[in-house]
Amino acid sequence: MHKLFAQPGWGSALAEAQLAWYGLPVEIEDVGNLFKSADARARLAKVNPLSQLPTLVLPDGRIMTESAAITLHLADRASADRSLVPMSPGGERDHFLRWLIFLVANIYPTFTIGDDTSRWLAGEAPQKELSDAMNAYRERLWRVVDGVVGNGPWFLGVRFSALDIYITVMTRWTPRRAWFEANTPGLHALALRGDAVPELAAVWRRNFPPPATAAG
Ligand SMILES: N[C@@H](CCC(=O)N[C@@H](CS)C(=O)NCC(=O)O)C(=O)O
Repeated sequence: MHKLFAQPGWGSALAEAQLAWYGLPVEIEDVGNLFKSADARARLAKVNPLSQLPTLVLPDGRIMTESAAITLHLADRASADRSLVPMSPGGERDHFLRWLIFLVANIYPTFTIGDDTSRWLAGEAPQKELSDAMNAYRERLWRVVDGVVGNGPWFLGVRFSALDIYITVMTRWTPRRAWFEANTPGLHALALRGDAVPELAAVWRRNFPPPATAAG
């Protein structure tokens, strides 16, 4: 069985959703807030030197980190008709690889740098400046991605892929869905379709529970 180090709503949701899609049983250990809990970081550092999520322990005990590596690893073991990665060499796979790596190499680092700028700079003003710069750059990157999303229903057209899981999860993060709705309608529509995938409903509920409504 796989074991996933996780935290609801964090990058582990990328792996959790793919494991659910493939019907792979998984033990989930929520580690806590890595930016607030030294204990959470220390616990994760034993298996991932960067203390990052997702961190996946494979059934044979080996450790996989890096969400794109996890995505390709799981697809290698999936049946062709269920695969979240186009496996045949050609245009669809090339397009998939380009944008998968774009997401993890360009957009994901804006969170790594911007989530807690006190890791890199002293002083509130420089920290805020860096955070603002990361937010602005991220928005620019998302507009680039929006420019390549067609009419769907999915990133690759008719084929549902791991890119749709990334978009569905990452559009929950800053600048969040209202910004995507106003500025990148293609990505927003895709994310809403991703929210509605029945096989992923339980994962989305666990990671992005609807806000509690006031009683009475
Ligand atoms: N390149 C990594 C990035 C993972 C990442 O930055 N995860 C965030 C959570 S969403 C994290 O663990 N941040 C803690 C940190 O950077 O110290 C991947 O694609 O898996």
